[in-house]
Amino acid sequence: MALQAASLVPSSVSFHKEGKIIGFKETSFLGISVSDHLKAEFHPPSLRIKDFKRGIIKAQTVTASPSIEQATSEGKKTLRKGNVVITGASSGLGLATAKALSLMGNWHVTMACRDFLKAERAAKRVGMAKESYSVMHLDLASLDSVRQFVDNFRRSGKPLDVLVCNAAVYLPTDKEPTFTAEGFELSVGTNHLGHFLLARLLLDDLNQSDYPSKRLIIVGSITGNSNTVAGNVPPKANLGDLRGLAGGLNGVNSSSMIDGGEFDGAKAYKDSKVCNMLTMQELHRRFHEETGITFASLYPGCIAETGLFRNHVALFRTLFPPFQKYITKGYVSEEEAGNRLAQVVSDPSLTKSGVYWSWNKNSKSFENELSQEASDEQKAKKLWDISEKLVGLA
Ligand code: LMG
Ligand code: NDP
Ligand code: PMR
Repeated sequence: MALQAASLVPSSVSFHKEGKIIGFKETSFLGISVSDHLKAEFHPPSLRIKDFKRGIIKAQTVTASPSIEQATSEGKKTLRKGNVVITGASSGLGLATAKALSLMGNWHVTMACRDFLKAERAAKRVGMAKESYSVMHLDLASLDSVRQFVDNFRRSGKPLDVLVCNAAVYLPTDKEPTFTAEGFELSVGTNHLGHFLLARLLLDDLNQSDYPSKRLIIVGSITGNSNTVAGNVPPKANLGDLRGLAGGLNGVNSSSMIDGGEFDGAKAYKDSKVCNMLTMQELHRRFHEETGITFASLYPGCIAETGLFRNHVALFRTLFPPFQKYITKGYVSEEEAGNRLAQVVSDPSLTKSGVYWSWNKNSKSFENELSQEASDEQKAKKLWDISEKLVGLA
């Protein structure tokens, strides 16, 4: 099933709709390994559930969570609404997912957004029922804001059943790095470190939920996976030995890039997606067995018209959607992508943990393979340890 656009790429490469390379003659051209399977076996975690008890992960403010079953007027018991937090729900994939879950009727969506008014207007614009959502302020580019969000969420008294780490920034045209409140390069600081702290703090809350299927989802991407054509478009993701991250990513004492190289906004974004996918797997290895929480990542398809490309050149924004629609055929609408992520949040059949989900041309989900780097256990562990230090957890 070679793609129509096969003529766009060297003749030695063929790929199907998800952009997965299925055959290539000159391995030296792309140097891609397609045989790196996601390793799902359990490995002894170094931070385990006992750490919750030791208080390494902060204790939650005690709130009464509503019983899992609520009596209806007829006396029948029904499952209570699920409570899901979605970061970056003010546009694109996050908003479409919030809308899809809101329409299902059995979810309450907390839209965790940096622009309160924008989120509120967006929810109204897409017709989300008033009682189906709340907006809470969260700026992932500030660790204080992340901690404040966690406090505010706990004060709301809602249990946490599903957390979706979706927000991201992409700064492909910046020539110089910009930084978060704590001085981390903005793309990795927001997309990875902000979410890393949020996920770590809220793990305890997820663990306390009595919901039957608790999930922590981190949105990944094909462009961080070098076992695909899309992941081989330069600049390619590469975390190297993480020396820049270990140095604090501040561009002063250390590089602003994870691998210690020169700043490149497009690469920083792709690196951050690799971090997202490694973090999901490390969470799975450390916490799945003991908490039962499902950890998952996904590539929702190429949603070529979202705000993610707001900083790209105008020519790109014009050409990218038709390129993805007619040539790669990787295009997916915001609505369809929202339905896919909503599936990972709520579908009773998608409870497997440690999985990177993708969808085929019939929009059927399947477990996809991650690139060698995006499934490297040693790197995941190292990333975890350095990230803990940077966000003040170690
Ligand atoms: C760069 O911009 C930034 O400069 C850089 O800083 C960095 O941020 C980088 O990746 C991040 O991006 C690149 C950007 C600007 O490139 C594009 O915009 C490419 C967009 C892809 C659009 C392809 C257009 C193809 C024509 C589409 C026509 C659509 C109509 C379909 C109708 C079909 C009807 C049936 O660059 C530009 O803006 C210049 C744009 C020129 C595009 C030329 C692309 C030719 C494509 C050739 C493919 C080559 C294949 C190589 C494959 C290698 C993969 C291993
Ligand atoms: P959008 O730009 O439409 O959405 C990104 C969201 O993140 C916005 O709501 C934005 O808020 C929010 N955000 C950005 N910075 C912060 C911050 N500091 N604090 C809190 N929220 C923030 O892009 P997409 O919907 O495309 O992206 C959503 C996810 O999908 C990302 O993780 C992206 O990597 C992933 N993805 C996207 C693909 C695509 O083709 N578009 C493909 C694969 C993955 P605001 O509205 O205020 O700007
Ligand atoms: Mg890519 C073959 C399939 C395919 C797919 C599914 C994507 C997805 N892209 C593919 C191929 C190509 N892209 C090819 C052959 C080219 C060269 C013309 C190409 C170019 C390209 C650029 C310049 N693509 C891009 C860019 C971006 O700036 C986007 C990016 O890297 O953002 C980080 C991007 C993307 N292509 C995708 C997807 C999903 C993106 C953006 C979103 C993301 O990864 O989160």
